[in-house]
Order: sequence, then C-alpha cells, then structure tokens
Amino acid sequence: MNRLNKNVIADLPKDIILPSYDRSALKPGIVHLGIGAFHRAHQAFYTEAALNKFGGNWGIIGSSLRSASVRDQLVPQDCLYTLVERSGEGEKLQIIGAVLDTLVGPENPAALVAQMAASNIKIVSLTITEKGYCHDPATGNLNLAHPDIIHDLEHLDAPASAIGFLVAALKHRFDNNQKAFTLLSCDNLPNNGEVLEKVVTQFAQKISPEFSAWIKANATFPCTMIDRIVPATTEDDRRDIEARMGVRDEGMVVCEPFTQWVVEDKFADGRPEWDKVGVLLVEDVRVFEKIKLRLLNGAHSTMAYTGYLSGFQYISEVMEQPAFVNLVKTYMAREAGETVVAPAGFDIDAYKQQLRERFSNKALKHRTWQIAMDGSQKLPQRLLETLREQLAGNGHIDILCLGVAAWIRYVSGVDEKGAVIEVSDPLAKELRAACDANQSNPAGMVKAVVGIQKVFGADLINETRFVETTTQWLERFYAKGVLASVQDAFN
Ligand code: CS2
Repeated sequence: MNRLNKNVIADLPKDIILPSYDRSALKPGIVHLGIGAFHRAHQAFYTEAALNKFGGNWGIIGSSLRSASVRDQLVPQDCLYTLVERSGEGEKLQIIGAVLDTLVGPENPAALVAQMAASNIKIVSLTITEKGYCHDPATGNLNLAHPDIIHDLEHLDAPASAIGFLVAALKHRFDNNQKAFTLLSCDNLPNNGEVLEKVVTQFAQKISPEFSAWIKANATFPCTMIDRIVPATTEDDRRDIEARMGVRDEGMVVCEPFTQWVVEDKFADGRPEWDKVGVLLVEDVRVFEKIKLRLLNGAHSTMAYTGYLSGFQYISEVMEQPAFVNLVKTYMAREAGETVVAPAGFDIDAYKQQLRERFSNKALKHRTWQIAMDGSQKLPQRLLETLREQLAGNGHIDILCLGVAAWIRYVSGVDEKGAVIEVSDPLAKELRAACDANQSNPAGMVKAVVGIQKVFGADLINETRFVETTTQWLERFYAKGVLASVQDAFN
C-alpha cells in the first residue's frame, strides 16, 4: 500500500480538505518541541488554517525530545498527515501541510539548537507535558536536582531537556546579537507562560545574570489555554483511514470537532494570523485557563481514576453510567463550579453542558488509562488548588476528596481483581511504596501519600476535613469497590 506523500494528495477522495497554499514555497517560522498528537491536532491545525487563508512563512519544524517514532511516521510521507475530526455526526478529514520537517533531539541535539537559533524562527512552541518543565510544582522553581537539568547545565552544547534546548538556542542568539523569539507554552499548567519564563530564566541565571536579564527584556512568554480532546491514535484508526483514503498514513491523528485556543497577545517577533482563524488573542488568559483546568481536566482526572477502577476503558463508557453523569454534574456545579468566575458574556452553564457532551462522544476512543498518566503532575492544578479554595471557605470538598482517594487507590498499583495496574507517573515508585507500607490500612495510605509534599505541599496533610473525607472514600472503595461506591452515592 502506498504511503501518503506529496505526490498522491491530488488523487485522494475529493471530500478530503487539502492545503490550498503553495507548500513547496513555504518556509519555517516556528519550531515546535514535543510533536505529539495534541500539537498536530491543535496548534498545527490553527497554523494550517492561517496558511490556507493568508499564506506567510509560518511553516513548522517539529521535534521530539525522546523517541523517534513521530519522525519515522512523518518524514517518509513528506511530513503530511491526516487530521480526522470524529463525532456522532460523522468524520471530517483534512491533510495538514504546515509541518515541514521533524527532528529528534537526542539524535542530534546541535542540529535542533541550530534550527531554533536560525533567525527565520520567530516562535518556539512547546507541548512537553507537565513534567517536561522540570519544575517543582509546589513552588514553580526550576528543579536543580533533576537529572536532565544537571546534565544540561554541564553540557549546554548537547541538551536533553526542553528547557536546556531553549536556553541553548537563546544563548546562541544572545552571543550573536540576534533577536530573541517567543516561547509559547501550550501545556495544561496554570500560568504556563510564567512557569516557562521562571525555569528558563533561572537556568540562564546559572550561566550569567546578564544573559538572564537579556531574556527577560527580549523574549516573551505568552500564557495560553489550549483545548481539544485528542486520544492516542490506534492501529484500528490507521486501518480505517487507509480504507477510506486508499493510502497508508502512519502519522494520522483523531480528534473531536471542538477546539479552542486562547493566547495572551505578547509576541517578540510576529505570529501567524491566528486571530483571524478562531484563536482568541487576549490580555489575560487566566480566567479561561482556570475554568478549563478545573471543569474539564479536573472532571477528566476524576473520571479517569474512578472509571478505570470500575472497569471502563474509555471516557464515553464512563459517561454512559447515570451515577457518573451525576457525579460529574455535581462536581461541575458545586466543587469546581463554585471556584470559577466566568468572564462577561461567557455562558458557563452551556459550557458545562457542552463538556458533558464532549465527554460522551462515543466516536472517540479516549482511554481512562491515558488520562490517568502522570497524576502526580496533574492533580495539583486540577483538583488540589480547588480543594484549598473550598477548604478556606469551609465549602464543598466531597467529590474532590473522592478524586484524590481514587487516585491513591489507582497508584497502589493493583486493581479490584488483583491485576497489576501499569501506573505511568514519574513518582510511581514512591507512590507505590507509600501504599505498600500501609496495606489494608486506608487511613495510613492517605496519610503516607498526602504527606508527599512535592504533590500536596506542606499544608494539606494538616487539613483534617480533607484527610478524613478522603480516608472515608478510600475505605469504601476497598470495602465495596469503586463502582458500587459511586452508584450508592450518586444514583
Ligand atoms: C486530559 C487532557 O490526558 C489528559 O490528562 O485531561 O489531555 C485533555 O484531553 C485536554 O486537556 C483537552 O483539552
């Protein structure tokens, strides 16, 4: 079977949307670090829309900082890939041409630094997941004990971390009197631009205060809110699309029709005309970010742990259960809902309703296991900040505690049938040990896990209401199972 590539796209079925600009003349203006499925369905999609309408030299050089798999998928097909929007109403296929090349950082770090340092690059964007920032989530400071940071401080000519790559490229520009670029964080972290600025300038400070000051004065770090549900692509997806298109696409991505991007309009050296293709450019992203992180991602994580433990593979299956729908509704109305304020003109009830519809999209195979990954990095901004606010006002915390208890049950590493759970989390070992040391003792497990300050700070262990309510949930989970506990409470 032929691979998708530039010579075959003209012969694809006519309902597939193709790039309308002259791709052979397109030059790169963006380097993206972390070219996973999310970037391909989100920032690259908006950049493609801007290229289709307005042209401009905003091609993307993608890069992976670990595995070569995306490069191996994309390069043999001229970096073209299909974006498949799926819902109950059907599917829409679009060939995205915005990505011009894909590099693999560890194979040739100097080549990636050189690419980022090249003067035609105006923006370096990132989707490197929460843990890629190498920061201490509780303080936001760069974690100087992180092995990649230790390495990069000594070997800036061949960095390993995204932060090292950014600093190395900026250093090149600083040394050569070039302009700085925009560093555009697109990860689900509150104040993601500020988090990035802090770790980059703290790293640069270790090189020289003058360099760090130059970055502060010349580079920009806009905050962003990104939103689109993008499950990992499966072999079934590839087979379906191959049958539909008549060519094989290893780099295809499936996503929902909904998409949103809110960006602080603060660019060092220009940007694509994203504002004219649906991106909201604003002065302050925080309010949007808080609504999205707490309502969408908070609900997602809660459903991921409770759903996985109840035996559901996909989020849409969780949403077929009336008890879970009630749980999510109550969580959105009460616990998370009470801590967010909608901007003027924003219909928050419609937003919540729409979120539940998005979660129920059966055409998306969004695995609970996928969302359950890296809970130690996600819980602080998804559940624990909300929890602190509710505790301060003596407000509702029941479902937040249920979410934390389900996470503890999950990271114990053994499911309700006694099977091993493949817990993917940088703290997996530490979490497992905390649980193992307190077997058959839910109160001890809660104390041991909540005592991990990297996740819970120093304060939450002393919040008796939180510790007791979480313990009660965990006791119930062990006594009668997660599904029955949720059904008892929410049916
Ligand atoms: C999910 C997010 O995997 C996860 O943790 O909660 O990736 C979620 O699908 C996106 O943030 C939606 O915009």
